[in-house]
Amino acid sequence: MTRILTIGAAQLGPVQRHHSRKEVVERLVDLLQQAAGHGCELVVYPELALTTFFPRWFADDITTFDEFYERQLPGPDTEPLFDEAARLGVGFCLGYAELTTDGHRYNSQILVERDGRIVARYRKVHIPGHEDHEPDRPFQHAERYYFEPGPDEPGVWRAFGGLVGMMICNDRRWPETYRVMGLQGVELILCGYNTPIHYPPDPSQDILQGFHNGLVMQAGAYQNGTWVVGVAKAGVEEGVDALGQSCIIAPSGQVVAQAFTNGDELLVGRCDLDWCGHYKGTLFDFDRYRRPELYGRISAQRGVEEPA
Ligand code: CDT
Repeated sequence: MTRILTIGAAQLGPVQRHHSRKEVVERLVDLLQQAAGHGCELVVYPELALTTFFPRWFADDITTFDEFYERQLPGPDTEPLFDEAARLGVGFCLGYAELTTDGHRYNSQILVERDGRIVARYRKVHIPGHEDHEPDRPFQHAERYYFEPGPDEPGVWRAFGGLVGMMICNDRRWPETYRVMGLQGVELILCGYNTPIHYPPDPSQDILQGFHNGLVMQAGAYQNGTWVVGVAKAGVEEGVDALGQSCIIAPSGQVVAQAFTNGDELLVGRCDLDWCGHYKGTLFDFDRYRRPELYGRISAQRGVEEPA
């Protein structure tokens, strides 16, 4: 028996600052219903899906943007999404800004099973951008001001008949993220992202945003024998153009579905989780071929130490 999971990658177009949670949740529910119509059992939404990408603005008082954080999930505005998903028997993965009762702020993602149970919550580990206001930039990327790094390793959970892991946006650029999950046998990695096309520290990378997006996720999928689903919040949001190109990637590293718009768009992939075995059991048989005794630097060392 094969383990085929039909997955919907629910790309979002821009969410402007004046868009209410209610309006955004209506868009999420619309994509969910489309996905159910295509037989999807799992729908993946982007990073910070419920609001505009507010770290593009710097506020001296960090509480200025508290309206963009969720204090509980489901909450009054998000309840319709949870209710409709449970009614349809479709699970989902949702990125959001989390404000805990004891005042911690995380860039988080939850995984909800088909019966409405919250299976897991992941807090973004690699927080990009800057801590302080940088007035020379055309827009800010102050994630390091608004979010603490997640304290836990990228986890893997038994869900949807397989081993499911999560990562968020910048995490996808780091091979360690995939490997930590690969070492837990991950078969499906879910990733939401908001990636501005313009990268002020080095604009030569702007034209390569799409290439790098595919490069890292395809490599991570192949080298760990896992499916990867990457989902964007795309298009021009508050004047900042963000990458689309949401995609579903097979354990071979091949892209099996890709968004062709920068708006709300559903991609559907029939993901055979058993296909992971083709890679995990051969070329990337970790137990047989890895040499962890030689990789100590990877966990012992943070920055570069050049030889004398
Ligand atoms: N959201 C997020 O992590 N975005 C980053 C942008 C580049 S760093 C300023 C990314 O890695 O796509």
